[in-house]
Amino acid sequence: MLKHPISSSRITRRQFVTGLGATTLLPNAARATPLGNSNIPAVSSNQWDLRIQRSKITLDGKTLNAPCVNGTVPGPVLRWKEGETVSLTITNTLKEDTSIHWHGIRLPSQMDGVPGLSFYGIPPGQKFTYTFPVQQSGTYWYHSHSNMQEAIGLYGAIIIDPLTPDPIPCERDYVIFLGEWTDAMPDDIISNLKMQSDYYNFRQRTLASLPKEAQHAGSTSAALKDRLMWSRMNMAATDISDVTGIVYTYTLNGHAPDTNWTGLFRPGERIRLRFINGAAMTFFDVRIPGLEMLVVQADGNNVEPVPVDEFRIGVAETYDVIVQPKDNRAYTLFAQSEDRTGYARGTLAPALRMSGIIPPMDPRPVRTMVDMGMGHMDMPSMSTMKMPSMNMGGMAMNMPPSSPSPIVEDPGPPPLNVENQNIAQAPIDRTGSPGDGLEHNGRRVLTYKHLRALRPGTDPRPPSREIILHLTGNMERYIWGFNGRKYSESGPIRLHKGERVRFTLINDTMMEHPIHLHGLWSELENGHGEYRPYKHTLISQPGSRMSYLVTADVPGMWAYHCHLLYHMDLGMFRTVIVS
Ligand SMILES: [Cu+2]
Repeated sequence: MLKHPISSSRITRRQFVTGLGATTLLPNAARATPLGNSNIPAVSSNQWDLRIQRSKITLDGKTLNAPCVNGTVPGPVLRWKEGETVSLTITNTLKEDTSIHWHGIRLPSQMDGVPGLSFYGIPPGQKFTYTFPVQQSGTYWYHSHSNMQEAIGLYGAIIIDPLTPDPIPCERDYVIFLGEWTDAMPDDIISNLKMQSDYYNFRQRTLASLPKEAQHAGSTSAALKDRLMWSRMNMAATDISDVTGIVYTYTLNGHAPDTNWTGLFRPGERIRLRFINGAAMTFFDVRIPGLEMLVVQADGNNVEPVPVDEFRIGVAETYDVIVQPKDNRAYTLFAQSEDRTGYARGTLAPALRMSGIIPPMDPRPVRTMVDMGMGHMDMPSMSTMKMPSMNMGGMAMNMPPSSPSPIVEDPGPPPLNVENQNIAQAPIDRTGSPGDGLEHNGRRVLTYKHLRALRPGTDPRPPSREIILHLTGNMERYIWGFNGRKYSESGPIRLHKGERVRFTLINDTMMEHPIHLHGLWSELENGHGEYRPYKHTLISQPGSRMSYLVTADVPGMWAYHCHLLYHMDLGMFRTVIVS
């Protein structure tokens, strides 16, 4: 039934990322220390010279002549200080245009680094100097916004020291930069997905998997009925990730799993781990077996500490966690891809060359009717919805009774056409769900409802306008968009400077989309009143409805898009104009 043009020997070689003894061949500078290029500079600096150059880098047997910063993947960790003005000169030695976008950083729009929107890009052989005041603190990252450079290595971490010390001091501080590596070229990946949307998905349901499905569904006939329903919709319940471990090696600080990046500690020390998901297409589920993680920051902003065993990190999100290993042993940093086709791995250990046990991967998630927007099932969010402050989609929960209702701009359900395959009939609030595949797994898993800002928001005004956006797509044709339209077919979203707006996302697709608004904060309405967490990237879960508030306080043209790189490239992109 499935005809895949990739030969079976290639599949076997690449199916999992455990590696075949291939070595990491990072440039000498990066190899000098087992910590790779993830070292945090001892002190912050406000002057940076960064060179974008092609470097031959081999990882897990896959070699790329990758565009990267100062010769390493990821590029150097940039450490800044809140309150200072930074100046970063980028030299482009490539034969093509480049750019650096400072993800999550609040700055004048012409410093945002999106070619065609906020500046002209950096032509070959040219320099460009970004200068802006640093008005925030926390963990962020940078990446190219040109062509597909981000997918092949042009990225790195940013750490901004706060003016006042972090609430919980730590003895150690590590960046944990998650990514993927492949020698398949981004344009080839896109054309493969266009030709066949499940090109990289080898794990469809089969006759062999029927007994397990029957067990899950209660009977064989129920399982068959479920299959029939999916096939009538011309969809697959196994669509989790568009690109998988078949071609990707998942990396941690630039290391493939077999080369095992290691961070050292002395038992009893508190360690801050700054997780950044710099992947182009992969969500990771992160845990450290044997260690509790205290989530203290999301997307650079402090939250009330949440003790968890696991969290999902969407593409472009960041989470800071604190751990305190007591035993004189190695602990595995385990980041399995959402579709369970591979994992990134590293180690926390009292000495080099120690390693902990690598746990087996969990079963992959299977999409359900909830993901189709068909309403409730036995969701944890059902119970959290009984919380007094909660209601559907977060509507009105932060508004005093006297405030006027916002003007709602609702395009209505998107049309069913070649650009859109599905309409969520009954989208639900899923901020109380940790995500598909993580529910009821016996571990304490972070959800968006757990995120409560340490301080109340700076803009107490209720929104005067609500903009409803449907996330839409046609998986079969690999087209993505908002409201059933591609970028090329739609005008900008216009905001007035100073305006307070509610964005409501309805996800009509059966995939997660990490939605990123440049330049402005997105304050998630998750039931905590004025203690909304400030984020720059928000995962919209399949079949969900979610709202957040935005103050349009910086004028300019801003990008607004899904951060799955190939979704952005194929239409899930809008321009937001603040004027
Ligand atoms: Cu997307």
